Amino acid sequence: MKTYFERHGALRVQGTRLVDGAGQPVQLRGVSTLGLAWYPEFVNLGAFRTLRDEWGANTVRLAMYTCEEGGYMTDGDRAALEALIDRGVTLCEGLGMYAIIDWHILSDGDPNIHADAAEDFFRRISARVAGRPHVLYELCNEPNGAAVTWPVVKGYAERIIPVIRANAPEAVIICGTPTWSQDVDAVAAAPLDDANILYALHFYAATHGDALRRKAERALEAGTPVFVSECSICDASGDGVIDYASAAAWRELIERHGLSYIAWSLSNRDESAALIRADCPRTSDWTGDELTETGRWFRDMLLADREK
Ligand code: IDC
Repeated sequence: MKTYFERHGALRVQGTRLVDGAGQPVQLRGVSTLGLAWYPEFVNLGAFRTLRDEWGANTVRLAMYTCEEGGYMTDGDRAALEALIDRGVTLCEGLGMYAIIDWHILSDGDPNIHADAAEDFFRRISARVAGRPHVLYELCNEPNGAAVTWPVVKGYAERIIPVIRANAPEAVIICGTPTWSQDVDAVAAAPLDDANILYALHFYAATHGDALRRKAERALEAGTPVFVSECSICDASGDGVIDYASAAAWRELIERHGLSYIAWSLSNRDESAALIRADCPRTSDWTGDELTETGRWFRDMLLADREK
């Protein structure tokens, strides 16, 4: 059977949708690593193959924190982090999956704080992976803070996009949005001047309900392409109880609009969002029993979407 990448190849944005070269709508579906510095062992062939073959995933997001412990801008080993990204990109390529390179800002709420380093990072990484159309770029995970409005985020994106475009003129880019990538409805008034951009919408179902779903609907109605580049069904701390009713409503919205979605996170950390149970030492070939409730929920969703 052909891989999802073999079937669709290079992607682009058309209207609010991600489409392939023939203009056919595609839906990227997969999982995100937790911080690459924290769980590097999950970036392995068996893990990604299990996600592809047993879960139906077609995409892996490689999350590189900037300012948390072990981050690119703090005490992280930059060469080791970049090597992990290279490895993840190459594994995805071999498996016919898409890869998202995520500059994972979080406590550094304003992406402009480290824009010089981000420029340098994206310049080098896009040069290294140039010509590999399975790679997508995520400019800034979750801008946040009262002063970090859409124009502020947009200013940052306008610095980084040309740097990537110099090496990857056609690549698909995902841009974070204010309020931890929730304010997708702020974009339509002043979108980025680039054809191949989608805007990140992140949700944690036990925290984010109807109000955020309405924001998503408003953004789509206004013509803004939306990509759910991170989500889970617990609360926004990554822990706490799962809200299955809200999760079902999110799933319905995703399917109705054919949105791409990525589940947080590929790890066995002792928290609700982890997809693998904390007492499971395996880094691939997990049985159903070795998955958390969240893991099983996303595997079911991905498997149901697999043949699309
Ligand atoms: C969380 C991790 C947790 C880690 C924390 C660091 O799940 O293990 O200790 O980051 O601050 C996001 C962020 C994502 C968060 C996640 C859950 O993008 O980095 O991961 N979350 O809090 N946005 C909303 C929720």
